[in-house]
Amino acid sequence: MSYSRLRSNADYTNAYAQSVAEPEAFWAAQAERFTWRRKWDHVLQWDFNAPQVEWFKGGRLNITENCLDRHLASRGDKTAILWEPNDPGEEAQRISYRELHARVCRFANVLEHNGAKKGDRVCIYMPMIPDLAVAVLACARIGAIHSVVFAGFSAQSIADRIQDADAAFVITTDGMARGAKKVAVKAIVDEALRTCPGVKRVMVVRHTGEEVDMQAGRDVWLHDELKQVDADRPAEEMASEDPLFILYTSGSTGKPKGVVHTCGGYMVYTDYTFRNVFQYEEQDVFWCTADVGWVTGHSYIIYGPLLAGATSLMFEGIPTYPDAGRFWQVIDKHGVNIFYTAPTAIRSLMAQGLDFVRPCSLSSLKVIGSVGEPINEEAWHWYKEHIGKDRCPIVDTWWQTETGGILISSLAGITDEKPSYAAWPMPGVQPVLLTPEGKEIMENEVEGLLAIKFPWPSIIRTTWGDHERCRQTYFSSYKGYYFTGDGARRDAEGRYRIIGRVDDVINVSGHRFGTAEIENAINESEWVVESAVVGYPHDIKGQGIYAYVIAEKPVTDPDQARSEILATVTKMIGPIAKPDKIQFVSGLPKTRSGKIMRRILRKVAENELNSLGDTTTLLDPAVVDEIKAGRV
Ligand code: 7RM
Repeated sequence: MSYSRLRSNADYTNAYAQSVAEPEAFWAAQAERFTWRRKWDHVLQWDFNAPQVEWFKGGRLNITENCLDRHLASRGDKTAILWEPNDPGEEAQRISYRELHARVCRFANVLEHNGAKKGDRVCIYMPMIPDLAVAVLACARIGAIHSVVFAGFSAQSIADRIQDADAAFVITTDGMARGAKKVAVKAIVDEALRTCPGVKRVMVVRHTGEEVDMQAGRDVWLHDELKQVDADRPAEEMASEDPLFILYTSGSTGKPKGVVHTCGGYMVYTDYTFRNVFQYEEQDVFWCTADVGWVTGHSYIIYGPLLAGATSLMFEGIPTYPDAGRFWQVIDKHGVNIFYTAPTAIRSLMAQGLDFVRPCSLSSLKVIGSVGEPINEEAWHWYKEHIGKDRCPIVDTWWQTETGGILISSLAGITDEKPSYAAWPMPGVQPVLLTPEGKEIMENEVEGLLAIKFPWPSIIRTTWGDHERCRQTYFSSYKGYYFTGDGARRDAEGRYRIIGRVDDVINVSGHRFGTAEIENAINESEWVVESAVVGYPHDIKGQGIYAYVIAEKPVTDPDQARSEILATVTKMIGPIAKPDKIQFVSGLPKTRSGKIMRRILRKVAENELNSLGDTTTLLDPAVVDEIKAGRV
């Protein structure tokens, strides 16, 4: 049974049943849609204990051939990327499939001309401009492994990621514009590269036109390089399980992990979920507001939409520039049909009032979506009524960097929706709820730890350079399952509601940070003895960051001390990881074995001072009273 799109609830039910009964037949049928240089020998081989998961083994392909070349005959003149600049006065750009193909080929030749080849890692640090998509696809074209680093991350974060992946190539721009702010992107890269002697070549895209330092022998301008190369570059033939990209993501330990996705399975799954979740139709304009620096941008700005032959809108700016109506203005301007954004954006625009929404018609919208964190009911209803005008289905899509694509979501207008529920597993996805002891909970109307018991095509394959870490993090807590780190509830009919992380990960505006990662940054200040970071509910961001800090000496100027900490976190990670609240304390609540009792710190941050639980086992129970009294 091969659907181009599931069109009814019965289609979904049938597809789901088949995907569980005969997963290999199910995914093989989906994979038939693509151009393969060679068909696979095995659809799936797997062992979650290793872990080892291989999809379409023996198959040979190139994902860009499927994103670009495959569409040229029928969609050559269709707009592939519709770019909306930061400045609304500047003209939008429409890049056709034919033109995108040509630009990717040329860029691929530049990469090769500069020594990059299959398997090499290329770090991409760029604003949301078409060249970013071109750079990503150019890497995939030659089989180089891209590692996109979000352009809001600090020089230190870039350096960490370049070193971890041992990337010898960097692609960046001179500068970038975000709202009214200008950022000297190349200067940040230069700073990062002071500790990255392994970088042989930096390719710089001229974007803002500002002055930059070019290091002779290392840095080249893309526009100069482009003059020296051919317009064609056949796609490199890749094995299904060759790595396609690395994307760093935070976990409960201090150091972000390089999540690795591979070519074949990722291709099949991002295309399948894009078409079905959003109920994409040929003429639709699709807009995902994420940054390509996050997995959402990889899968639903670049790969998913282009694989489906869609028009993908890419926006350089921010939701509040020049005013808080920008999203709605852009929807009207380009006739956006499918709009996919994050709860934090919805909540912050909701807080601006309806004056920014009213002047816009939003009549082109058919489907609206949400991703990145739980969407609270209030925001869900506001989105439904004021943006979807009560006629657009909402898809609340739950997934992770590690899952590559959407795992739980309703299908727009096809399967039912319920506020604050991501709802239904995608075909091929077998979620379970576990007790803390690892027992599967079979009933409905229950809560548990969310795990997945069977592989789907875009599951994480490894963490770069450290397979054991991948095993430890995702496959060792509960034998035989992929563990998500999220808690969830299943309702009476079987819909899933994601409650949030059960590990030491904080989700700030849909961005993941490990508490340990932020603590490490705070501890960089030499006068900081120790710190403990927890999340707390935040009206706009979903979760805010609350830091408890022990200083060497009593803090005489807390404002000065706080700004020093904020500066350090900005330097080590980036401004998005700055704590919202900092409390100076003389000690932390620790057990006799020295373990910080985060539960107590969380309760204080949440202002739940009367439900701290048992504190008698603490090394020094008195410290709790001090912490309660000093709450900020
Ligand atoms: C796509 C993405 C993953 C974490 C995940 C959850 C949370 C994401 C939803 C959600 C509730 C959702 N990748 N999360 N989507 N929680 N409802 N629809 O965000 O790797 O950056 O984050 O985000 O906790 O584990 S991510």
